[in-house]
Amino acid sequence: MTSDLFAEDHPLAGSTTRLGSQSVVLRGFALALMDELWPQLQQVVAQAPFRHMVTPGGQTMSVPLTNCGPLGWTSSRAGYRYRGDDPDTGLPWPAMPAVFMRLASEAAAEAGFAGFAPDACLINRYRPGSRLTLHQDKNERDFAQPIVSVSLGVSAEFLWGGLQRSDRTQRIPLFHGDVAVWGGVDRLRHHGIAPVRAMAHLLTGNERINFTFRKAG
Ligand code: MD3
Ligand code: FE
Repeated sequence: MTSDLFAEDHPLAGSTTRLGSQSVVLRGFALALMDELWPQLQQVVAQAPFRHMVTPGGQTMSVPLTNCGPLGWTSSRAGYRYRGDDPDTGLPWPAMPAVFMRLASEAAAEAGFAGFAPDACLINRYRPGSRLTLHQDKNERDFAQPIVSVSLGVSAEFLWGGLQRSDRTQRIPLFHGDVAVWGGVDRLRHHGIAPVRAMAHLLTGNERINFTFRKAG
């Protein structure tokens, strides 16, 4: 991918931001595929709409989500779990579009995780004020597998903490088209998203969409 073509869309495109010894943000890495990613996302959401899940503690999550791929992350009063069907319909989650899979494996390889083959893609939707509090991702079977995340639309401040919840956090801006890869020693670090600002994006309106690709099973 050549950064020059997208210089107006994303001034950092083509650069890499290192967050930890085994985590990076590949700036603008998804821009070259955006014309395919966006319509494929619309097809996924038409089959499995965004919905607010309930936490085990009984709170409704502020960020609605959906999934594609063989496994999907779910939350309910019974706990967090990956499952092969949409709990609202009993139907399998939509298939993972080939362009999603290609993006995830190419980004992982670029970050040093060759052979990444995700079986789950969790899709989060943020509107103005939506946030994700500091947490760890621990519901996957093998923490040696990285997670790849793709940011679309309105930018956000990513909160990047440590292994202890009380460790200090850094704030890193994530822009439309950024792809981040988190693995190895960084895989269990706490992370979150600060409340998203009200602003307009040409592709998504006031929304930020995030995909996280995982090998969950
Ligand atoms: C660092 N999503 O779905 S992506 C999540 O933007 C989640 O929607 C956020 O955290 C979002 O669980 C952040 C960045 C991210 C995802 C997973 C990680 C960073 C991570 C796992 C380990 C370490
Ligand atoms: Fe997370």
